[in-house]
Amino acid sequence: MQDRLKELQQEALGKIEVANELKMLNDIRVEYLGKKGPITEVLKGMGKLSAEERPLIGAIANEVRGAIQEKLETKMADVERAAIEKKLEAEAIDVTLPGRPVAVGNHHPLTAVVEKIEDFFLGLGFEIVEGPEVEKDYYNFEALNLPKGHPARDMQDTFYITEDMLLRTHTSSVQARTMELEKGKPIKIICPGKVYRRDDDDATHSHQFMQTEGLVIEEITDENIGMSNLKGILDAFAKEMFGEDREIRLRPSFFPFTEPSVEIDTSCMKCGGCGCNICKGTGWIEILGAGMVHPNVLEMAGYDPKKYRGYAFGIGQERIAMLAYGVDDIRHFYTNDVRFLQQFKQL
Ligand code: 2U9
Repeated sequence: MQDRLKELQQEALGKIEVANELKMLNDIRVEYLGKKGPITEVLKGMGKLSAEERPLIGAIANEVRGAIQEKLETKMADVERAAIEKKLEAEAIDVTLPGRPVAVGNHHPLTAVVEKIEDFFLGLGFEIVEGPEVEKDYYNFEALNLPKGHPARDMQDTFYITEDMLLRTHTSSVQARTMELEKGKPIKIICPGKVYRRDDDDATHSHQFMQTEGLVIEEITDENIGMSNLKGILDAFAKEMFGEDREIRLRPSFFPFTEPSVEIDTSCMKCGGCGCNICKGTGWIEILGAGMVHPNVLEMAGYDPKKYRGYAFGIGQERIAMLAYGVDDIRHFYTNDVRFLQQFKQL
């Protein structure tokens, strides 16, 4: 019986040794230690043993059972650990691999330009004022020396909503409103915003575009000298937007709301003034319009033109952006092709 027990132990330990799955180990446990297993069988026959033999065989049977049990447990733990290690290896993360890039957006070029324009004028003490895009005919035209039937209204074909309401054709309407509000007080503002004109869209025209207009109104004194102040500001503006080497020149022009009126050119940012395809060989590029506020405009808003003087300017943001970044079609700003937009990441 003793030999049989030792034999069973050898057999079981051998099977445990080669088993490599939990199920196999469990089957071995049932086979050897279960109720119907050979060890139990042996123990059942103990009744036939003598009183001296019984405790001896009992002790050996327990020893055998314990050895099998212990070996099973160690092997089970080994198998489990191996399974976990295998799983971890399969799921291993290489922390040294470079991460997947996260798509980061960037400012729209027109936003970058408006922010640059705003920063420049804020630095000179201007305030930013905004106003409605759906505007009264009065503020868009009448208050700006463009009475009904004035031929200059044809210059800006307008989206009318009713006879008296329209989509503003320029942000000058915001300046007209500000003058009415401030009546008699000095003003130093810029008005950025969207404007609308009934143009057919092409490479240089858009029915909706963006402007930043500026207006300064001050009491006439011996010190302030009007047009030269305007010239100084716009000279600094051209240098800020297009580089320190830029110069400006003023050409006489006409706007109903300013007198005298000028158009301002900057020396070509591509060729520096020698003449190229961008400046069409002239060395100069038009960047904005400006002038001294027309006395009629001052009067209509309640300013005495003998005591107050004003100068104003109008900047087309798309035009500035096109020149600054070499964009050849205004429609690129609105079609939102990411291949176009992503080129402005550095702004
Ligand atoms: C008030 C008085 C005067 C605003 C001005 C311009 C000249 C001008 C254009 C630039 C390109 C419009 O976007 S554009 O097509 N603007 O040339 N604008 S003076 O003058 C004002 C405005 C308000 C009360």
